Amino acid sequence: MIPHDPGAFTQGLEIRNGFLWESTGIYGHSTFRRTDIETGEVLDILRFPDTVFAEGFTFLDDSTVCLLTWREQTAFLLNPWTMEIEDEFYMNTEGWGICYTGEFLVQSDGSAILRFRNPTDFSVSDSISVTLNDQPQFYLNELEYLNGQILANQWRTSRILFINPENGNVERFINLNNVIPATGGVLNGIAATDDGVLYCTGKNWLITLVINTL
Ligand SMILES: [Ca+2]
Repeated sequence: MIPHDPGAFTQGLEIRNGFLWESTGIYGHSTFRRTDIETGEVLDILRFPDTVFAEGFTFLDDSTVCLLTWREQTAFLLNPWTMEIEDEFYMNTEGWGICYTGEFLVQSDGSAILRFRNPTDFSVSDSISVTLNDQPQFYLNELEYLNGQILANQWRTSRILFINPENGNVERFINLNNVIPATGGVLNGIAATDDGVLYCTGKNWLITLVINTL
């Protein structure tokens, strides 16, 4: 495990270019951060206006991040090196979590639906309903794309679902119940390396867990 800023109301987490990147929410406190992957130290930070509640984010390429807002009907495109907002998309749903398959942006809105959006204009190309044993899985939140599967942390649970993007079936899940720290809020933040090491944190947690999923 590595240290995590307990002041961070985590919404999104991703590993890229040797850094651990994080977004945090709450009006007046929303940020996007570059942090040290070994120490958790915050190295750079973008503070959003008080009217923005930041949510999940994902990298489109090394210098482009797409970051959702909760109810502002806006997704920002920002440069993670200059920490400047360069463009924005309109969206007509709540924004919760997002990941990128290399072809589509996959977006959650707190329901059991995942939308597949075109990265060029954010238009919806397709959507799936996520089920486990034929039961819809609601409150899909932070997302991550790993080896052809969509990973989702399910709000107010300690579960991370491994979803087949073709049909929405949950093929397996891991339950972090026994390792979640006693202090802090819900699990909310999953980032994977290409070789299946998963970094997990939560709202105002003191630590980020490092778990091998394979
Ligand atoms: Ca993520």
